[in-house]
Amino acid sequence: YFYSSELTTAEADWKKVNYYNVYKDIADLLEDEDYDDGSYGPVFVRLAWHASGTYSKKDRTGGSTGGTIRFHPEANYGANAGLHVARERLEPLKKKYPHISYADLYTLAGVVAIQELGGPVVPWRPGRPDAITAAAVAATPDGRLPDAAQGADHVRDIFYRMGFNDQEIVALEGAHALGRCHTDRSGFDGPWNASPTAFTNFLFTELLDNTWVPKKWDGPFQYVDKATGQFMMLPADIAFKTDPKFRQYVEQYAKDQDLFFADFSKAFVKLLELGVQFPEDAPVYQFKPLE
Ligand code: HIF
Repeated sequence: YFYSSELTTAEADWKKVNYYNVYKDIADLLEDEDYDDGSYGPVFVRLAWHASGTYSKKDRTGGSTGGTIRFHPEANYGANAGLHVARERLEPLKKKYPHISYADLYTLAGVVAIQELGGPVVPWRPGRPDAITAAAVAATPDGRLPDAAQGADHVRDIFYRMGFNDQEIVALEGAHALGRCHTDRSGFDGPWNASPTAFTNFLFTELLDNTWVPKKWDGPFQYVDKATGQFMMLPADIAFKTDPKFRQYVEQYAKDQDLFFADFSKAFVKLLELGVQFPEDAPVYQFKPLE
């Protein structure tokens, strides 16, 4: 997807935005009975994470700064397939609030989605600058986001590069309670559990409680639950059950939803702030969920 010049405007001025109003307007965009399971929340979370998860602590490149995920080539990397759906849903808010940066809008959308779908409060700061054109920034290299076909070693390589430890990685993994895989995006198919629009610790409980068997189909190798065949796990998800170090945290979070919520919130804040140099006077918002 090549974006036209209308998506490359840079009039961002973080001080001129009322983020409470933006929060409310993003929340109003979540529900749509014609889309997926009735909510754009999960794909907003995926957009926020893919915008941020390109960070490398070695050379301090990548991350949400610049809003570079809206530009070719990053927008077209295989790992980002389908995220134009989320960006297009949010685009009217960039028109309504021209001073918000795309980088702030995309990360805030993930926060709103997590909170409004019943997850923890995720403190959020504004002030990420936007790159004006793709040429103005070094393109974020491809291959920095995880490959779902791989296992624990790969997951560690990817998240250690961002600066996360095992406990934080497992806490983040809980977000796969949300949403589903799409055959026309990643090639994989199905939701992880029966309530894909509720933020819960079900990723962990489902992982432990079900027997996961290879799905019999022509698509990429993935797992389904043996009992119903309705729910799925990626090979990378199964690694959280089979890897002993990951599994000890999976067991804790399956038993203790409050602990999971607290640890998830901290890890997700860290994710959305990777590589960002915030203005010194940028306040941290702790938005109250609307309902
Ligand atoms: Fe995902 N993830 N993710 N992910 N992800 C998909 C969908 C979502 C990985 C692969 C996939 C995280 C880590 C990893 C969400 C949020 C997070 C899909 C399906 C794949 C293949 C895309 C599609 O077909 O639409 C891998 C390999 C990860 C490393 C383990 C994070 C922790 C769980 C960081 C995270 O927050 C969300 C939400 C979705 C659902 C999107 C939707 O459109 O419903």
